[in-house]
Amino acid sequence: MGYHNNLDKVRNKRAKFPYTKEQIRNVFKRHDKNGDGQLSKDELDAAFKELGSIWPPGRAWFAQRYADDDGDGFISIDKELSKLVQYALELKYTLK
Ligand SMILES: [Ca+2]
Ligand SMILES: [Ca+2]
Repeated sequence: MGYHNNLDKVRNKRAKFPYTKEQIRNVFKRHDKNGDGQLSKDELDAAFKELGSIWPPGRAWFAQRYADDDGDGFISIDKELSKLVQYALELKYTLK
């Protein structure tokens, strides 16, 4: 009994290990699939799916509204990514 409880504790700890800022940044960068230096709505959608969002399209929409400073519909990896990373960081996604 005690042994099994301990196993669960270890598992829960691991399940709740949060993404770091750097890891989130890398997830977003990796999802610039066409390599144009911008994250489109679809690319954001896929990134949030990987981060574990239960509703990636909605999350991508909110994230875009939050981080898209110049309003062109894309997140510039040069200029707007840090705001996007901050947004995702506050959602406290965890590694699986
Ligand atoms: Ca892109
Ligand atoms: Ca933009």
